[in-house]
Amino acid sequence: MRQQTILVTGASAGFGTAFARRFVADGHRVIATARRAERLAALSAELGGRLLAWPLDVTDGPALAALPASLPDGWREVDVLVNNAGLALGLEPAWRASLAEWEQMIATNILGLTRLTRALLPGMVERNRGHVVNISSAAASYPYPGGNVYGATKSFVTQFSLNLKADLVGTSVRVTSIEPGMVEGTEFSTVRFGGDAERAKTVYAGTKSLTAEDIAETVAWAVGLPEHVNIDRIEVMPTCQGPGPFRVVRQT
Ligand code: NDP
Ligand code: 8X3
Repeated sequence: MRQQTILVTGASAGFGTAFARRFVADGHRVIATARRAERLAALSAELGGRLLAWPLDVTDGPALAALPASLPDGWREVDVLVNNAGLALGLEPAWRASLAEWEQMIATNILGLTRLTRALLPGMVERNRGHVVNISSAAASYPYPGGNVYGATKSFVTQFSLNLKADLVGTSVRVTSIEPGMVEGTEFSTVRFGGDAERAKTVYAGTKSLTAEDIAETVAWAVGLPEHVNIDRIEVMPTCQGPGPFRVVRQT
């Protein structure tokens, strides 16, 4: 397969670090972005010259708009954009949830992803080559108590992906929405619970959840398929997780 230049957001932890490791192992070059520069520097030391550490906050609109032109020579033609940076904050019912946390999820999961896609897509269309991989969630399709705005942001990601594909038919640019269920071993639940690692552990207790490497395998497969094959969306769940019946609260 041709060596590709792949920009990964949220590469300082969890899925993003696993994607960077996998893509470099597969012979590609990775632009690794996130807010924590020291994590990216460590990844660069681990993976060598095929990884470019590029600190970036996806809620910084002007930085996203300037990104394509500000990348170093030889790194500007991004073949694959993996929109992975994202977060859930809190698990409170909507009437008690923090509005500031809702706004941060919207700014990161929706606005950041949308702006970065808008910044990099023209180059892909002009070159008639590219792939946008959006990390959505099973929460896009299956509501759960306390998921409220997080689930809604991921529904946006899935629908945005499907609508992008509608625009891109007739070009060789591909779009894929990845929709995982529970994935353990990342910082996701610790972030959701405000740094409470003990509470985060309870989410995965007694399960064999997915791992970041499972998601990297899925993404590497979708990206590595021949150019005429577009995987529109993939829902990937741990074997131990699945939908339940509707809840019915009965009058007593
Ligand atoms: P982690 O918390 O481990 O990683 C999240 C990454 O996003 C970090 O690298 C973080 O880097 C980055 N990030 C957060 N905010 C920003 C920002 N403003 N600008 C730039 N980067 C940011 O979570 P996961 O790896 O588990 O999750 C990755 C994606 O997968 C998310 O979109 C999540 O919603 C989704 N997902 C996760 C599932 C799970 O069960 N774990 C299941 C389904 C989907 P930094 O703090 O350094 O900026
Ligand atoms: C993360 C999966 O079910 O914890 O997107 O919301 S879930």
